Amino acid sequence: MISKNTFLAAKETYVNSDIVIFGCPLDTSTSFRPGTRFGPDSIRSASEGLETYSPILNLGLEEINFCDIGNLQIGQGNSELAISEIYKKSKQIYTDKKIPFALGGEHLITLGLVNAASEFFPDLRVIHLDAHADLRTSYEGTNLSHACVMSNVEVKIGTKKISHFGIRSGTSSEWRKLKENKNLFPLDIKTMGNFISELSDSPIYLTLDLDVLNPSELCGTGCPEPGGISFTDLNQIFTFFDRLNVVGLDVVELSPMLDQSGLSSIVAAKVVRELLLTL
Ligand SMILES: [Mn+2]
Repeated sequence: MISKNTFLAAKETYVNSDIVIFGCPLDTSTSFRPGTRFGPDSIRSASEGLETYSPILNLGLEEINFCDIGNLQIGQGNSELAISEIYKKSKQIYTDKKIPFALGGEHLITLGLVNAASEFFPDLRVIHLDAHADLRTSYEGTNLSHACVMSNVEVKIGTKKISHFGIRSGTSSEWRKLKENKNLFPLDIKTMGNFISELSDSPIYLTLDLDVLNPSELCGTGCPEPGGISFTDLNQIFTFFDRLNVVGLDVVELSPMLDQSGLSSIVAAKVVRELLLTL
């Protein structure tokens, strides 16, 4: 049998799918330890070791219609071009009335997806799970950096539409900004439960940087940050997500070669499985 590297149990036809997985192997502005370009394929390979059924969500991947269309052909030399390609693909998926689910790649990919989502959903709100604020306005001479992605999203949809969870690292000016805007929340079950019940039917874009997890459970990422939530607690938080109207999402910053055990890719694949089941 010929094995095709797609996410576990992905259906093959785009036309019949409600959700479209695609890889965005961008690794251009990665500032500390590179390797996120290998993230999407590593998540797919690791997913083969998982069951399709989630006991926590009491649902299996066979029950949802999703496909995996592979990776976008993204070069590493031009972030602007890469974001534009991601935007075009996301726009096509929205035109076809489907939900884009991007696998990173570095966090900058979120910008291309949010640019498209905000055109189709003017009321779009963004939920940001991350160890880092990513609110710098410039980093290493450019604003097209993974360290600036959320400040770019702010420019696009407005600060008040973004809610940050789990952040435990940033510059003093990033922290000042978070305090002034009062849009940083602890990543725990109670806070998330309350937050979600206030959102009603708002269209949500969810961006999950895997470094939000404790590095003892996921060390395969470019800028691991001590502290952070356990996978078990994150999985409990996911049980609220089926109440959200998620219209697009991404899971970013896996850098598989930094974890020789391969465990980080398995954790990332399980995060993707659980999120798929909440859509
Ligand atoms: Mn991060």
